[in-house]
Amino acid sequence: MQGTPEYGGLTGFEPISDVTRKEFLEQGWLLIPNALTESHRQQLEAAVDRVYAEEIAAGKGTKDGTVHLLGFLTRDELFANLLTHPTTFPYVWGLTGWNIYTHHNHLDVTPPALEPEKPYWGWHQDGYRQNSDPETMDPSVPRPMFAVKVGYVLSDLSETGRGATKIIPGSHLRNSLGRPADLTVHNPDPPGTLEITAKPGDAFIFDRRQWHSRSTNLSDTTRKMLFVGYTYRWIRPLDDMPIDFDSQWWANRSPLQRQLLGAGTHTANYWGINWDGYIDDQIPLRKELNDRDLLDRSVPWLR
Ligand SMILES: O=C(O)CCC(=O)C(=O)O
Ligand SMILES: [Fe+2]
Repeated sequence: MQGTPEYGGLTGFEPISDVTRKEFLEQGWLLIPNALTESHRQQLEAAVDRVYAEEIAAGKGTKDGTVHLLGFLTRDELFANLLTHPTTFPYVWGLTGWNIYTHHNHLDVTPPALEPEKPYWGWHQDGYRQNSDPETMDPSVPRPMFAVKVGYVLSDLSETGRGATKIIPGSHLRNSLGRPADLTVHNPDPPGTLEITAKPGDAFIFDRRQWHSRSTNLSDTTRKMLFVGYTYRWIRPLDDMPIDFDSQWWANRSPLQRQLLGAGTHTANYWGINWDGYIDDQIPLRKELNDRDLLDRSVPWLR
């Protein structure tokens, strides 16, 4: 991959430090300040506004104009390039490894709420059955991470009350979260809750086990976010994101981006031909890391 001039020549292969990795492993999330330049953020926001108008025109908004669009990466060139965005990608491969793709990604536009919401309890871990099927019977054993999500903040979330994601740092290592007895009334957030305030152009990355909740946009500014989730190639996709393999959009994707969009027929091997039980060194992300001497036997997912 070429360095990106807009990002001072960064390639996305600048490794995160051991200190940063440790912080993520302990806290289950990291803020990535200034992940987007202002001009890039503006271009992404314009693309979001265009897609939002298309969704509203197709009747896909809620009555207060909220759009939650799954599998949005195919909708713009700029969206696809977020897969390997130079300021966030080092966190993605540094925290998950090379055998990954995007199973799940969403565009969110959340206008100011029309009226106070009915009481709801939004706290969850992502992954649905991943929280049950592979479980041990020992609640002190944290379940596996399996996936991370990068959230790009396009609007100003520097004040609370603007519909930002709420998390409980460190909670990814706990398999359960106490629920209030009565969910028909407004309940306080659990102890340790942090609302992720952030500036336009910031991003954050979180472990899918992190207990988190959406929140109500009580402000007068519309919240605009892009979320890109990454998981292992042996986990099936979550979103319906059909790809037109005859499109210019697909033609423009690098081998690495194609891996991250699910190309490759085998889940531990790229070409899937005559698999002999050894890892295929041509898996694009593995190849990139290997060529740059970034595989690291001390980190299991980078072996
Ligand atoms: O919209 C949000 O703030 C959180 C949505 C969510 O649960 C997620 O991205 O996994
Ligand atoms: Fe979630």
